[in-house]
Amino acid sequence: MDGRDLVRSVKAVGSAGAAQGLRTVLAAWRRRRADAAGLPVRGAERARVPGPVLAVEPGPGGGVVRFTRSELRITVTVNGAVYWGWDGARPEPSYALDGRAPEPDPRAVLEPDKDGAWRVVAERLTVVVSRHGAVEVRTPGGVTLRRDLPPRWWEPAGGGEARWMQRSEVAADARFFGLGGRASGPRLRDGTYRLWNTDPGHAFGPGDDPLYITMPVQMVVADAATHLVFHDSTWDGSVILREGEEGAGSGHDRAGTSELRMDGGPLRCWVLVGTPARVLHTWASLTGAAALPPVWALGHHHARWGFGDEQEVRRIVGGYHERGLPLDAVHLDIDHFDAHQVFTVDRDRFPKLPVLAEELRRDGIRLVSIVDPAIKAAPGNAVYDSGTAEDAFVRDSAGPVARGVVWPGEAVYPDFTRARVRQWWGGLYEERLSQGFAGFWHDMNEPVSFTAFGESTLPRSARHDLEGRGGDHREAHNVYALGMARAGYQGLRELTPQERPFLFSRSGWAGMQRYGGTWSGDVATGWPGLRASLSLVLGLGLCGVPYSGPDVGGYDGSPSPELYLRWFQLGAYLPLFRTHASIRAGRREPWEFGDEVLDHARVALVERRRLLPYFMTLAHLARRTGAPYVRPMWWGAPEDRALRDCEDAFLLGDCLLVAPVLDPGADRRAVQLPRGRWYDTVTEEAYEGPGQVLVDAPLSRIPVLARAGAVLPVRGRDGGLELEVWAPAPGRTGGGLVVADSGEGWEELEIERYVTRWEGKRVVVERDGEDGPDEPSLPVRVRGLGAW
Ligand code: MIG
Repeated sequence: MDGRDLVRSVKAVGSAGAAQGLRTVLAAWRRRRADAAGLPVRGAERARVPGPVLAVEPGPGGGVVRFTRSELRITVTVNGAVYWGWDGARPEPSYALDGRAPEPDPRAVLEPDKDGAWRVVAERLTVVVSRHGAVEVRTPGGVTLRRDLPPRWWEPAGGGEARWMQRSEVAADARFFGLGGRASGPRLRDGTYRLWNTDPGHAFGPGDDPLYITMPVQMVVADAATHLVFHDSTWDGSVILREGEEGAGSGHDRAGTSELRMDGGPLRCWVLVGTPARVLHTWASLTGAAALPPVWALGHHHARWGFGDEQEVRRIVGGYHERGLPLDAVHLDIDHFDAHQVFTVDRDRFPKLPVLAEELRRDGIRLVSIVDPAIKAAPGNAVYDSGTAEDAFVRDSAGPVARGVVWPGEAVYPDFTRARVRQWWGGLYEERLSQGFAGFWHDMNEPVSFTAFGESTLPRSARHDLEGRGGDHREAHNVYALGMARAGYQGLRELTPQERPFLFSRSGWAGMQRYGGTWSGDVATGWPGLRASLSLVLGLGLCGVPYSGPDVGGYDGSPSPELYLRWFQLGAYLPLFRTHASIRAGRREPWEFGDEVLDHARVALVERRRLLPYFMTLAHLARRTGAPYVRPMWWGAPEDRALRDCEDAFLLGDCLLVAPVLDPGADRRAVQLPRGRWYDTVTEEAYEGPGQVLVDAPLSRIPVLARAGAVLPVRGRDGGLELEVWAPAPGRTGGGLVVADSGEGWEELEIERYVTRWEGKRVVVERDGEDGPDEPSLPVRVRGLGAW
C-alpha cells in the first residue's frame, strides 16, 4: 500500500463511514488473494517474430501470407476498409463490430511486389507486406501513411495468453487523436496512454490518464490523408505516441511513432483511409450507427448528486420557470435510491415519484435516473434475489460469486458478457419506467469496486461468460460497460418500442454509440477542467461516439461566477448540455452566481433552444454518416496545419464555428479560421479565412461564427421550424441539410437539401428536389446582409 492508496482508503472511510472503510480494506485484500490464486503465473516467456515469408494463399479481398512463425490474414472489405490479423486472427468475434464484418471486396487481389514482398491493391489504398512482415498502408498515389513493423509476441512457456507489441511509423507531419476520452487532448502529444477503463477516484484534470472510456482507436491526420486504425483487442495495454519532426526541407524527417503493447487478445486491426468524413463514415459502417436521441435529450439537463427529496426537485424546477430558463430534463442521482440500491426508491424522501414525473412531463421536463451496475449483496433485495436465481453474477475463479464494494456496501456484479444476463437486466428497467423515468444514466460501470489499495475494480481473475467462450476480467473489463449499455438499450427497445431510448454511460468501448452516449465523468472544477471537457467531447467524436458533454461548472468544489458562465456557454453548444455536481460541491443553478451570470446563462439557454432543430439534424447526420456533431477545426481541411493544431475551437456541424472562452479574464480571443467567409452570429460582422482573427468575447457570449452560405434549421419565435440562411460570399453559393424531426419515434425521415445563391442583390434559397429546385415550404430568414 503506497501513500496515495492510504489517502484513498482514508477518504473512503471519511466519506462513507467507518464500516464502509473497513469493507474497502477487506475488498482490497480479497481482490489481491483472488488474483494470487486465480491468475496464471507469468513465468519464463518465449519471444517470437513472424520470420521470413514462406508462401501466400490468395483469397477473397486479399488472402493469407504465411511466415515461418505466424500467418497474416488480410482482407479488404466492400466498405473500403482493410483488415489484417496475425496468427490468422479473424475479425470475429468482436465486441466492436455491429454484427458481422463486411464482405470482402472481390476486386482486391493479393499479388507479388518487389523484393519478395506482397501487396493488395484496392480502390482507396494499397497494402504492402514485406518479406519479414512489416505492413505498409499507402495511398493510391503511393504515399506511405503508416508502416507497421513486424510484431513481436511473448508467449508464456507453460502456455496461456501471449503479450504482444507492435511499433508503427507515421508521417513526420502526422498528428494523433482519439484513443477514447482523453483529458489532455484533443491532440495527443508524446506520452503513454493506457487502455484500461478507469475511474480515477477523484475529480480529474488534463493530467489524469486513463479515464473511464479507453479505446484502441487512433485517428491519424497527415498531409497525405487521414486514417483511423483500430486494434481489436479488449485487453489491458498502452499506446506510446511520439509525434514526428520535419527536417525543414533538409530531407531528414523523423517519422512519428506509435507503439502498442497489449497484455493479450488477438493482434488484429482495421485501417480506414480517406478524408475525416469518409473515415468516420466507414467506421460507423463497421461499428454501427449512433443511437438517435429523442429531441428532449438535446435540450438542457439539470442534475445534482443530492437533491435530497421531491420538494427540492420542485424548488429547482420552479427556479428555472420563475426566471424564464428553459429546462428539458432533471436527473436523479443515487441519493434517491433506498440505501443506494439500484432499481429502488427512497419512499420517505420520494414518496410519489410517478406523480412528480407526470407533473414535470406536463411542463415538458423528463426525469432521468442513474443506474449503477453493482447490486447490494443482500437476500431480500429483489434484484439480488432474481439475479441469483438467474445465475447472473460474475464469479471468482474459485467458484463463488465475486464481491466488491460500492455505495450500497458489499455488492455483486452482473456479467453483461452473457446474453441471458443482458436479457434479465434489460427487463429491470420496467421498474424505472413505472416510476416515471424517461432516460438512463449509467454510472460506475468501469466497473468500480472501492478498494483501500490496488485497482478499484473487480479482480482480474474474476470469470466472465464472454458469449460462451469463457474468460476472465482481463479480457472482459474494457467491455463491461458496453455490455451494460447493450442490455439497457435492448431492454428499453422491448419495454417501450415506440420510443427512442435515451441512455448515456460513463464507461464504454468501441461501438458504444449504438446504444447511446456518454459524459465527462467527474471533471475537476477549474479552468483546466473546462479545457479537458472540450478535449473529451472532440476525442470521443473522432472515435465514433458523437453524443457527450461535461458536467457544466465542474463536478467538485465551487466555480467562480466567470468559470461557471464560460462552462455554461460552452455546454450550450455540446450535444449533452447538463449541469451536474457532487453532493459535496457548491450549487450549479444559473441563479446562484449573481444577476449578471443569470442573464447571460439565460441567453445561452434560449439560444440552445432556438438551435434545437439544428442539433436534431446533427443527430440524424451522426446516425447516417458517422460525422460527430462536434468536429475538430481541421474536419474539412486536414491539410491545413494551423487548423490541425487548433484545439480551442470547434465546428458544430457544417454551419457553425464555436470559439469558447477557456481562460479567465478574456473579453476577446483569437480564432483560427478555415477557408472562406465567416459571420459573427451576433454582430454579423464578416471575417475572411483562412487565417487568424481576433473576435469579441464579452462575458455575455462566446464567439459563434456562421459559415457564409450556411442554411440551418432553427426554432422560430412561434416555436415552428424556420430556415436561417447566411449570405454566401460574393459570387459563391451555399447550402445546408435539414431533417425535420419532431423528436420522437422511429419514422425514417428524409434529409432535405437546401441551396442558396445570389440573384442580383438578393439571396435566394431553394429546396433541392428530384424534380429540380423548389420553393422552401419553411419561412426563411437571411442574415449577414448587413456586412455589405
Ligand atoms: O462515486 O452517483 O461520475 O456523476 O454524481 C461517485 C454519484 C458516484 C460518480 C459519477 C457522478 C455521480 C456520482 N458517481
